[in-house]
Amino acid sequence: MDFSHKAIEKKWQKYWAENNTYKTTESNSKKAFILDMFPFPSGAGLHVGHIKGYTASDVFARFRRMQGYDVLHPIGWDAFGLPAEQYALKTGNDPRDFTLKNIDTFRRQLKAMAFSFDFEKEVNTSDPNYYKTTQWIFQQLYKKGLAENRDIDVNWCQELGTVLANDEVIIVNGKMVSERGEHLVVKRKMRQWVLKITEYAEKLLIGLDNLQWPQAVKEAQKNWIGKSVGAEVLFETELGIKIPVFTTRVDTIYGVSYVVLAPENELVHKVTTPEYKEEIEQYINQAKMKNEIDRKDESKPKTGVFTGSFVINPITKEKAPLWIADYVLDGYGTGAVMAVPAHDPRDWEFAHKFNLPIKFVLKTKDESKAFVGESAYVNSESIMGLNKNAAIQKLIEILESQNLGSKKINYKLRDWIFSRQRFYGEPFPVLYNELGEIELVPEQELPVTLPKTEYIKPSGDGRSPLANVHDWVNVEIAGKHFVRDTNTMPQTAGSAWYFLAYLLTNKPGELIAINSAEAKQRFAKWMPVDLYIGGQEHAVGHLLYARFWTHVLYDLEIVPTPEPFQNYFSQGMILGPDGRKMSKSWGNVINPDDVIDSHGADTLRLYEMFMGPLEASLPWSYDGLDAGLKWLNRAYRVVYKNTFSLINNGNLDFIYNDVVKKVTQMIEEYKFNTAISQLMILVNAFYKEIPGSVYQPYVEGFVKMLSLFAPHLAEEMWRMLGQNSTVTLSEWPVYDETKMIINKVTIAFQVNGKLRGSAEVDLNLSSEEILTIAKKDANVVKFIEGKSIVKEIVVPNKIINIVVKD
Ligand code: ANZ
Repeated sequence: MDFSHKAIEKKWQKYWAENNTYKTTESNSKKAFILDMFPFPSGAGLHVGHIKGYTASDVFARFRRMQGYDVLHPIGWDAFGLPAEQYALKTGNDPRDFTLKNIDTFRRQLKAMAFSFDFEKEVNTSDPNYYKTTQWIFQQLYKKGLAENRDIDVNWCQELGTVLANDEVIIVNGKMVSERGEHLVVKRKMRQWVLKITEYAEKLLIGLDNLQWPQAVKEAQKNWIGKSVGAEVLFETELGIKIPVFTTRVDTIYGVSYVVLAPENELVHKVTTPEYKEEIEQYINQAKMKNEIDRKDESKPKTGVFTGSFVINPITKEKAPLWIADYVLDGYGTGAVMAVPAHDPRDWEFAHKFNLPIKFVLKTKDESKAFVGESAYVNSESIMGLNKNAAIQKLIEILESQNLGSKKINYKLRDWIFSRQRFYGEPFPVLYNELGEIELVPEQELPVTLPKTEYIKPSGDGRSPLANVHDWVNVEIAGKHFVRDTNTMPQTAGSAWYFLAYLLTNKPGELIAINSAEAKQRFAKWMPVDLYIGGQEHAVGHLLYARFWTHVLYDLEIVPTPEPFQNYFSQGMILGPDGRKMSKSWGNVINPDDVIDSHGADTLRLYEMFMGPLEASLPWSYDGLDAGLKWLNRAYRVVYKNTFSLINNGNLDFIYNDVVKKVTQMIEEYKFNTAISQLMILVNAFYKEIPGSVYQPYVEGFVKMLSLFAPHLAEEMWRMLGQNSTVTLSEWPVYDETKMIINKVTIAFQVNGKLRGSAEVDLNLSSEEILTIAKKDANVVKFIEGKSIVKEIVVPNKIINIVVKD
């Protein structure tokens, strides 16, 4: 007899909804905040990849609930953003209507998967009641001096008509393109809002230490922050213009043969002598065309131009020529370097090309290439005999005493470019008065809502479409005229604090103030997030922005912990059956609705958890899906029309307790595939028993464990066992260590080294006892009868070997 997923799924979903089974409880001392990366509600609906992460977090939420924790397991919608707007532009829809329609589809699909979300806590970043707080947080950042409107080099995407943050830009065939749609991106100077995440660089770096995150993700954040300890050193031109350089190797200062400025460095015009002016101008214009990636590319030939000026080395007092070259980047350090060709490969190449001197200051056997590393100093008067750290220390002291340098720490992290010239995002809660000065929109007037308008298309001239909505842009307050900011915030704004929004929500769309006393209590109870599951593609973008905002909110005494996500697990992808990433263009996308229809939600959940380790990216397999359904039916038949014993005959003691213990540990470690293997072992053991003899509490324990993966079927089986309240809120099975002591062993019987039989016997029998049993085994008898026994070898609890001769 097979179960019918169509018959049971709707029935139990209805039951759980009517009984509010997944409601967040607030009655226990232990809590678990289990968070998913909320989806962007695209027109395509839920993806099987979403389902992988959401099932994993759901398994864990169900586990903690059964262990008696208060569980908060919420979901919401990352609803603003480019894709919704682009779709709206293409189809002529209002992105808001389109988003709401998609949300309905997503919600239906999530419910069909029996994810145990508390839908009362649902949030939507594009809801004015939600973005009121996004705007409020922005105002706090502004008040703290962490939000600034300034002219900066930005990544400009003409096709999308907007600037993009660094993590929204990728390199394809050596070109910068937008992550969404792969449209060309170029550098351009524009007036933009930036958030000074760089001021939190050190805190964001140190904060990583105590997080239980995958090492690879921590590394990615570390590299993105890119801390570099060095020195800032002043080289002065003969006319007294100070050129600060940033170096991590001040100990090589005796080997400096020239100094280089980035072409964009503001000092270039001051130091260029009239006869080099034209050449320099030309070079600057060329450099503008190149992107940062090309400029950093070590394999590209070096280019540069002499400025006509010379600088004085602050230690050796020697004269060195001052150049500009595009291998020096403007946005990093001081946009100027002291070049040491003997010990830096880039400088080596440059010096060779332009015939500049090369002076070794570190001992090396091979002077045919730059020597990078540590060895004894040569030609370096004040640091001879010192090691690298001591040499650096000493030189910094000398430079400091002459006001010519100091220790300096630099970060690769750039400030977060925070404005987009798009329609579908949060408006900035600021006004400009007639002098162009910024004033915050009074708090009681938040939210500043997006106007209803038909002008949602980017103008292409760098201005947001909102600039065309004149009656929205122009504001009169007490007889004074103001204009609004027409940019909108990036999609990463709403997702930088949504986990906190769940705690502010009383019912969907109704949020309490983030700085209220009530909010403080709720944050104290629930933060930080105990488990966050999501894709690795957010390793530096979202995860870093969310950490930054939480650090700031912590400094504002709004939240109790600076780090929002204590545990983070990055799930692998589900690839198409062809092993490629699922994509419309490959035609290899699996639609979860179809699978739910054909195999059922439980099978889909079980299959995705059983595919392999959660972190692995693995291809979809229909065979695997079929096998999942087959096993669920096998599990179902354990219970279907069977009766169980209320007296324990002890036969399953070891295996049952062992499985409960292992499953408990494995779930704790997110090893869901091996936990399912354990359940399979237990089912096999049930089948080996005589019908009716299986101890009922062991079957109940099994059904409880099964409910994490296959909640509908487990609920059905639970009721068949005579239960009348939901398995979801039953207690997690406990195991009994005393029943797990092994007291039987299987001994192999060999005759002349060949296996001839075996038997399960009591542990620690004597050699005589075992030999007596072996010699009664019919097959062993066959091989020793009529022969003389030469030798009997006994390995206790394992094996015996009888050696015979004719
Ligand atoms: C002299 C020197 C000698 C250097 C040597 C290296 C080796 P990280 O570790 O990435 O921070 N540098 C500084 N500012 C730069 C810029 N704006 N564009 C390109 N290169 C820049 O790298 C710091 C090193 O990169 C600095 O130390 C500087 O070169 C270069 F044997 O100074 B070094």
